[in-house]
Amino acid sequence: MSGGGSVMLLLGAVVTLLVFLDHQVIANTEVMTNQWLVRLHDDLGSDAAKLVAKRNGFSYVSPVLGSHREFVFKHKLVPHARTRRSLPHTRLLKADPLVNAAIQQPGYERSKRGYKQIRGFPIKTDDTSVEAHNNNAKESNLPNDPLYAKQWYINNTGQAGGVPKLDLNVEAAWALGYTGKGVTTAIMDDGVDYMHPDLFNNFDADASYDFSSNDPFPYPRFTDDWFNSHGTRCAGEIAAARDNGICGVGVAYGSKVAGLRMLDQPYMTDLIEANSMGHKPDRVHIYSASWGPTDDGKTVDGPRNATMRAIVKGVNEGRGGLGSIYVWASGDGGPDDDCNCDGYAASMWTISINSATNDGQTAGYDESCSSTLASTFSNGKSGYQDAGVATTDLYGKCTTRHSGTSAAAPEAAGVFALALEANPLLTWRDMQHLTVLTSKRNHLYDPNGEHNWTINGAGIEFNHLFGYGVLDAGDMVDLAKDWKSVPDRWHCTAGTIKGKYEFSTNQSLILTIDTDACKGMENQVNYLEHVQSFITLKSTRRGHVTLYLLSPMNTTSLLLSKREKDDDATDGFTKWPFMTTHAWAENPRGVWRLFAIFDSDTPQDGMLFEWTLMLHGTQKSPYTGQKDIDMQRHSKLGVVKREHESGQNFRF
Ligand SMILES: *[C@@H]1O[C@H](CO)[C@@H](O)[C@H](O)[C@H]1NC(C)=O
Ligand SMILES: *[C@@H]1O[C@H](CO)[C@@H](O)[C@H](O)[C@H]1NC(C)=O
Ligand SMILES: *[C@@H]1O[C@H](CO)[C@@H](O)[C@H](O)[C@H]1NC(C)=O
Ligand SMILES: *[C@@H]1O[C@H](CO)[C@@H](O)[C@H](O)[C@H]1NC(C)=O
Ligand SMILES: *[C@@H]1O[C@H](CO)[C@@H](O)[C@H](O)[C@H]1NC(C)=O
Ligand SMILES: [Ca+2]
Ligand SMILES: [Ca+2]
Repeated sequence: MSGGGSVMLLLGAVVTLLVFLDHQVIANTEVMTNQWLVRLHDDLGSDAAKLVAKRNGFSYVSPVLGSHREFVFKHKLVPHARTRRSLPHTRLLKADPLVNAAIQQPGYERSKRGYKQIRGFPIKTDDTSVEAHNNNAKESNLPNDPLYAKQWYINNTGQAGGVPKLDLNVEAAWALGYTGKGVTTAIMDDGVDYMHPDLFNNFDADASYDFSSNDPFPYPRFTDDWFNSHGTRCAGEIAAARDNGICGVGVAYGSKVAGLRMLDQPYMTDLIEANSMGHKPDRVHIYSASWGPTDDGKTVDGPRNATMRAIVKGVNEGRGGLGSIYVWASGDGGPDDDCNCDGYAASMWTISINSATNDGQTAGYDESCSSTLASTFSNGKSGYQDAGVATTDLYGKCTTRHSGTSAAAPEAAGVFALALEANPLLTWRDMQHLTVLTSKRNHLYDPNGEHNWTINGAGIEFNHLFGYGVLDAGDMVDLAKDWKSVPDRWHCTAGTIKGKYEFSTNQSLILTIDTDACKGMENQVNYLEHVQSFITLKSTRRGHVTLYLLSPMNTTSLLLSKREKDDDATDGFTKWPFMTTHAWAENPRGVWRLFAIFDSDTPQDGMLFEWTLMLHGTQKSPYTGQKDIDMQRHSKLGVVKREHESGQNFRF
């Protein structure tokens, strides 16, 4: 999709990030697993790898990302998690003449978003509102599924104190005939109950795998508290069957879901994550993830080496080169966390989704950041017990209480499945452009008045909490149908500032980079997509540092908000890629300003060592030549154009 030069630069950016992450791994490692990454001297293939495993007493697990050189080995006699490396085992492998490198894999925490210990209930329910709905369904064309009336995120009629019409506008897409046919979404989670009668027919067994126990059957492991219900609940939101009288209806009920069981083990490893995110990239279209680094408000962590390679490979080569779609839950750390400190959610290659309640606010657990692209729904208003997300639950049951940004990401995956049916040739970037253009403000707002809706320099309305707004499936499929793939993507390093720049509670820091956005060069950028600020800093209290980025067109992105619990005084940030989507489609030429400001009641000081500004986007306008009528009708650009005739809005 991009020219040779741009790919080089893209990889360049990744390498910068990896240097940092590997450093972090060593700094934070407390646990070693029984898994090894084994690299052979050459592309010797899996037979050679199996031989090496056997003669050294290891068991062969799989290649890494389909490689003929890198493999995953396990050692049965090494416990799954111990505090020290098993040097003798590593030495043994390294001494093998076919082996170039052997690296024991550290284990780390990855947690599910929005997990609550509430069991599902049987399919039959005597709820009167459900009965009323069922009678109604017979006369209309509405689904007859018992929980459909409770799926306010699909059709919000004011259930559970919600605001009517604040929903995903899914029925408009269904009315056009789109139900997600031919599209598979992989749920990277704790397994999927594929025997569930509401999922059985929409389960894609061939695209599924169990990375926690290395077999093809990603069935959830039983525990008394139903801890492993997360993946099954997410699956139902996307592909629960319609008109079968069971539970509710998936957003893309004609699509398929695959299960990639990978969350259910004591510790995550880079290799399990990588192989999950790179699983059958020509078979899986969308990967949905509702997990990430611990949401404790003080973790700064992201994809490691192999996982980062898996994501880059996915967007460049997945779906026959159109790019895998990675959908990510923005996180459940609440206002005390910032999802720009979560390297998965903040990645340019994932579409990060926040959640809104049925009356248009963020939920208490939502965390926000400038890399969030859009929102879907999680809970009802607080106080309404039954206002969660209705979906399938373990062992053939249903639930109305799925919640968290966990619940939000799969809804987005469902909407993207509808868009992919409408136009299977959409690239991973087309999907982001369509999201930006058709997501809506609707009734979303910040009751605290802190994060108001703002129109960026290209005339597109965004909000720090909700990204570009709530997904609108009807408008999205309509615009997707005749969408022409956006022009090639280029990567321009706008500038790097290195030195020792002090700031304190008494004295904030402002740095500026004046850029021509690589004008006259092959990688010139005229229309922005993502903007990254790679920042290295240390401070007496990392959680009290806030960072703002002001674009040449005067759009402010809050790159880092206050994280009260983050008391780090030693690590700081090292080349951490803070990302913003808020300058989307703006012209990047001019002066960019970075503000480092302490938000603290106690005296703090800090030192900023580096700021590298990376611009990503196109040379040609991404929206010229799209069907003008569709653009006016279905995207926000048309609306904004009318409302701000004289302004700085986007020109076709
Ligand atoms: C990441 O892995 C690749 C392939 O194994 C290796 O060449 C590279 O050096 C690694 N990068 C880092 C920063 O360790
Ligand atoms: C949504 O629900 C209302 C009330 O039950 C119903 O009249 C309507 O047909 C449903 N569908 C749409 C597209 O609004
Ligand atoms: C947001 O808008 C409200 C209402 O207009 C206003 O009171 C508030 O000061 C605004 N907040 C900011 C941060 O500008
Ligand atoms: C940005 O704001 C400054 C100060 O208010 C103003 O001088 C400048 O013209 C604005 N730039 C744009 C592109 O609107
Ligand atoms: C801030 O200024 C006050 C008063 O001048 C001074 O006592 C304090 O040390 C300063 N704090 C820092 C972190 O520089
Ligand atoms: Ca159903
Ligand atoms: Ca988080």
